[in-house]
Amino acid sequence: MIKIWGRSSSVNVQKVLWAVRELALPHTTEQVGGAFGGLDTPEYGAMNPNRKVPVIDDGGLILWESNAIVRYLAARYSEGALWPTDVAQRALADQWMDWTATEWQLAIVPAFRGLIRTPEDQRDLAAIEASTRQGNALALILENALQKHEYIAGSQFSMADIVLGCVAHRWLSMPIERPATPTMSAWYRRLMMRPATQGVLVLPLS
Ligand SMILES: N[C@@H](CCC(=O)N[C@@H](CS)C(=O)NCC(=O)O)C(=O)O
Repeated sequence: MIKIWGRSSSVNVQKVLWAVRELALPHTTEQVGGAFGGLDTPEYGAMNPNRKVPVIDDGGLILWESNAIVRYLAARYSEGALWPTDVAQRALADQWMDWTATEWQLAIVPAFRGLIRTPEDQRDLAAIEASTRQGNALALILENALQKHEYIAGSQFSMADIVLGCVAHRWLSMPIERPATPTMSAWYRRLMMRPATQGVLVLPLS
């Protein structure tokens, strides 16, 4: 039984929840972080010294960093499916996972926090606008990439689609002006039809 710590409104926790559901892995969840608190206890700090979510415990293996967790679950429980066995294919999945974490997800944080988690009269409009512009430019890179194959790392759904799909859910659901991304939107709709996303990628954003 895998235990997952993290509030389900966190995009990083959503990646892990989707992965365990996709693989039908027995799991329990504990809502911590944000308004739930619970990250400042000595016990939590011993599991994750960064005091962030998500964290998992799989048979005594304590792991943090959402993309590392998704990679671990895919490698351990889904070789040849979520975890591409072909090295080149896997490198492409890795590339998009890293791009998501270090580029797109990061770029849209100020817009997300400003528009979804900050009262209107306290918003930094310039930061929201800059973040939206940057997020939109990066979304066009994804739009272009998805025109080449059905899923981000090739013709097969992989761990990279989970990580990228969680961030796409945010970007496509935020109240912002967006460029047209018909291919990405079609890919996102395909992902949202997967039963494992139900109850994980929810609206409204919070
Ligand atoms: N790089 C880390 C980032 C983790 C992170 O920043 N988590 C946020 C939520 S998305 C967090 O724990 N914030 C503090 C809180 O929720 O109280 C990962 O991908 O797991």
